[in-house]
Amino acid sequence: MDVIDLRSDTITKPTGEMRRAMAEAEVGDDVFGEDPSINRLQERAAELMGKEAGLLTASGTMGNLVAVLTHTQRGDEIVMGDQAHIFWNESAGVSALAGAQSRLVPNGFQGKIDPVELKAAIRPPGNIHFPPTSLVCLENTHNRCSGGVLTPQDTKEIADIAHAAGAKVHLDGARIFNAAVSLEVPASELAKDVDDVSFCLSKALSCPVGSVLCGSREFIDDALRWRKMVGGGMRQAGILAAAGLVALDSMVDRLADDHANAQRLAQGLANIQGLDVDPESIQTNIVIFDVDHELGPSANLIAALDRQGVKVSSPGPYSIRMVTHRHITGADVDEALGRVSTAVKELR
Ligand code: TLP
Repeated sequence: MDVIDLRSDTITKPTGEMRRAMAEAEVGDDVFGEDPSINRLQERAAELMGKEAGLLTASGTMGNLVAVLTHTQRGDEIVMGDQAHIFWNESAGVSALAGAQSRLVPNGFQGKIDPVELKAAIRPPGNIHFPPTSLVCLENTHNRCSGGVLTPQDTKEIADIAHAAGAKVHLDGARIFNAAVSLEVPASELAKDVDDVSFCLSKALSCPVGSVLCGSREFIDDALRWRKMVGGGMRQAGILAAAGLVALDSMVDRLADDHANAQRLAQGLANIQGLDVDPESIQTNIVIFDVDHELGPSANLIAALDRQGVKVSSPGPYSIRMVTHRHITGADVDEALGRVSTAVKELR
């Protein structure tokens, strides 16, 4: 039985074109700023994000951490959604390494943050009991909120409040191209009102490694030092950048296929008794659904799915996440749905 792997779009492998580009990439020592492939990737990324400069990082986690290190000082407070990847999945780097405290506000439908909640969370200045709020972090698409999308207007509303209070805004745009394709707007529109954005090459865009942090020239000049400190100066990493350039040219438009497959998946799941998902709320390639308590915790269904050759992940005790990506076809989705039905029946 072929395994259908829906754990994440991070499992996508580089294309033949990427491998050829990697083999032939012009390289140099990037710590001296001399890797032509990295320089080209950074320029192209910055252009796509509508920012002055870009910086290749080893991962999305490193991009987020470097942004936080650049914008904050020890003892500052960062406001972010209570479902933020930075809070849940980045090993508390912002606390342990940046020395900043995370202040959580609720992530609502599709990952949105209520402007009133944000205003209330920002610390007023001039009180020595309070940590200064120096940064607000957004996420687009929102991983733990079923790949929900923030529109340019959603982002502007939040950014305006943060900026009025003297805070910067970092966008974890790990999957910003999924948001751009879903909304049919250029990615730069989604990053227009934030101070910096980090996006991943290694997720649905199929690169083996890498993210790019983009912002003003001044921000990137500072970020370069922090990236060096956390071990991110990668020398002849132009072999990775070469794959990134291929990805930016050829892997963005096809994300619409992943979204269509996620929609097909969500519709099929909605027809399976015991599973709860609203297909209309699925905007990109991440489908998160709830499992009825009568089927037991989601761990039971995950084990049953594993026996059926379907791999998934679990964001919570009664929920399951499935992610569509380049290696999943419409036929795989139909096959997966059949296996999910069987697994659910097994639990009854
Ligand atoms: N997300 C991974 C896991 O860590 C959960 C996944 O499978 O989705 N921001 C967002 C919004 C992300 O979803 C991720 C990875 C990252 C940052 C971190 O990227 P990497 O894995 O490159 O450090």
